[in-house]
Amino acid sequence: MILYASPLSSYSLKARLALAYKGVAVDIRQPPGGYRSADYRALVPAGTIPALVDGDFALTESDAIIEYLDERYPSPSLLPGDARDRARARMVSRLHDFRVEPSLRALFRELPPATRDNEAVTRHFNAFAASLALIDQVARPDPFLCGSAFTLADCGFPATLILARRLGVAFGWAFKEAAWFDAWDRAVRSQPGFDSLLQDYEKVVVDWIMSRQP
Ligand SMILES: N[C@@H](CCC(=O)N[C@@H](CS)C(=O)NCC(=O)O)C(=O)O
Repeated sequence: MILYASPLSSYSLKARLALAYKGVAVDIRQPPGGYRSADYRALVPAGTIPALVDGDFALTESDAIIEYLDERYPSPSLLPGDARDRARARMVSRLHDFRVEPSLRALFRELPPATRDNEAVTRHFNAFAASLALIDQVARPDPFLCGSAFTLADCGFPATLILARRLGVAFGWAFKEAAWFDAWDRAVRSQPGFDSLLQDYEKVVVDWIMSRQP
C-alpha cells in the first residue's frame, strides 16, 4: 500500500499515527507534482493528502482511510467498544476535522506580519478555543479522548495541538490547554513509534512558521 502524504500535512500525520498504532508498514510518498497537480489527480481524483492507494483502490479523507485500515487490520482496533463508543469516537474525530482544525487553518494566512489582520487572528483563536470547549463536553478523557484505549477520536489531535501551541507562540496567544491535555499527551507519546513522528512533525511546523515570518 502507498500513503501519499507530506511532512507538514496534519491530516497525513493523523493517518500515519493510525498506521503506526496498527503496526502496518506502507510506502510513504509525496504526491507527484504536489497535491492538486494533474499528475496526482490522475492517481487520486480529490487531489488531497493523505491518500491511501491499495492496488487499484484509491481512498482520500483521513477518517475513511482510518476506518478502511481498521476493517482490513482489525487488531488493535481503533473503534473498540459498543455502538455508542464507536459512534462517539467518530463524532469526536469529525468535530476535530470540521471545527477544531479549520479554525487553526484559517490562521495560516495571517502568519506574515505585513499582511496580518489582527481581528481575524482573534476571531480564529476564539473559534478554536470554542471548538476545544465543545470537545471537552463530548469526549470522555481517560486518558485517551474516548476512554482507556487510543481510538480514531485521538488520531487528529496530536498534529492539531502541536500546531496550536506553535501558532500560539507565533501570534503571542496564550493557548490554554484543556484539563485532559497532559495525561492525554503522555499517553499518546507512549504509543510505539508515536514520539518520533510527533517530534519530526513539530520540527517541520517550527521551520514552516519561521519561513512565513521573516
Ligand atoms: N478532510 C480531509 C482534509 C485533508 C486536507 O485538507 N489535506 C490538506 C493537507 S493537510 C490538502 O490536501 N490540501 C490541499 C487541498 O485541499 O487541495 C481529510 O480528512 O483527509
